[in-house]
Amino acid sequence: MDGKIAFEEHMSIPETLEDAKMFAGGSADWKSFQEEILDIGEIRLNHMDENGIGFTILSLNAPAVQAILDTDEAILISKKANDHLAEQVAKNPDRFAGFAALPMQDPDAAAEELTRCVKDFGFVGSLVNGFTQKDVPDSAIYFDTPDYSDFWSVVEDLDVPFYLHPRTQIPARAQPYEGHPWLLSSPWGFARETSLHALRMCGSGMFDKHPKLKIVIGHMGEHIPYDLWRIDARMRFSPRGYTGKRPLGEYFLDHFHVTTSGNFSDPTFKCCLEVLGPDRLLFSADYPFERMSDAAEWFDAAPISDAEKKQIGRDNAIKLFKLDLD
Ligand code: GRE
Ligand code: ZN
Repeated sequence: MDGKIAFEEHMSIPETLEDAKMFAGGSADWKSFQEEILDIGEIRLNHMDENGIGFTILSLNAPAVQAILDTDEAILISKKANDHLAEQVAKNPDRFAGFAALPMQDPDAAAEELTRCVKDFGFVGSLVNGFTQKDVPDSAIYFDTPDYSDFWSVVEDLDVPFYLHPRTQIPARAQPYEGHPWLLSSPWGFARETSLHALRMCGSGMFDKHPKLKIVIGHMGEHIPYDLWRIDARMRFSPRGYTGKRPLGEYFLDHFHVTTSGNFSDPTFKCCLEVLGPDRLLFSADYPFERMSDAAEWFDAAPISDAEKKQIGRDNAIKLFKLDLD
């Protein structure tokens, strides 16, 4: 399918590049990986052209800003990444758009930076890499907490989606993974951490307070669609402090969109489609952590109708991000 739109697609600036290194494989791979993630031009456009991806919304790699302990530095690096991205996107506005990186260490500064990026640069949302650290390494602040209420009001007023992207749990809190470092990141820990954060949001009341919020998660829903029925089923018997006005699953289905990033599995896709419906499911690749060709070849052959393919591969993204595309 031509004209696919992808939007969990990452770029780096030199200051955040090292965060991506452990995921890039051996040293030869690292060289080409660096070239790919730093490029917002020819290399990326060639991959897009070869794989029928017409348009890409770019975001900073993980964990980057969310792992910076010093708030002033987090603000500075966010601005630097966003300025750079805006400059590059402006060279190819018919192929690229941007998501803002946000210094969530300071909710007011994050709201201010998002506003700047949307108003001055035409960014179409933000992508944040999970909980934020702040001040000390052993810290993990989740965004369902009351300190973020004003931030969410600004997101809601700007009417732009918020992409909740995975990060690795910090060492001080990773005891259950001891002896099994392979479990910590993308094979399992990313989904465990991101799904926990998403479910906290659903159970926090933030969607009653901010009914227009749109959250996006990747990797075919970070395991949640598979378990959504059971979560609500068990909470009937064991609510344990759940204060939501509605069953948790309703908040998830009303406020979350899910992408195919990095999860190119027919059975998982079918489950997501059944649970979420075709309006809430959207194509993405997760380049350069994934190959665009793996994402595109799988999606182009996925067991759905051409009409659904166009909806999930393109039209849903145009609508969600109000893209000026046909
Ligand atoms: C991602 O951005 O989703 C990602 C990483 C690192 C490894 C794997 C992965 O940032 O999917
Ligand atoms: Zn990603």
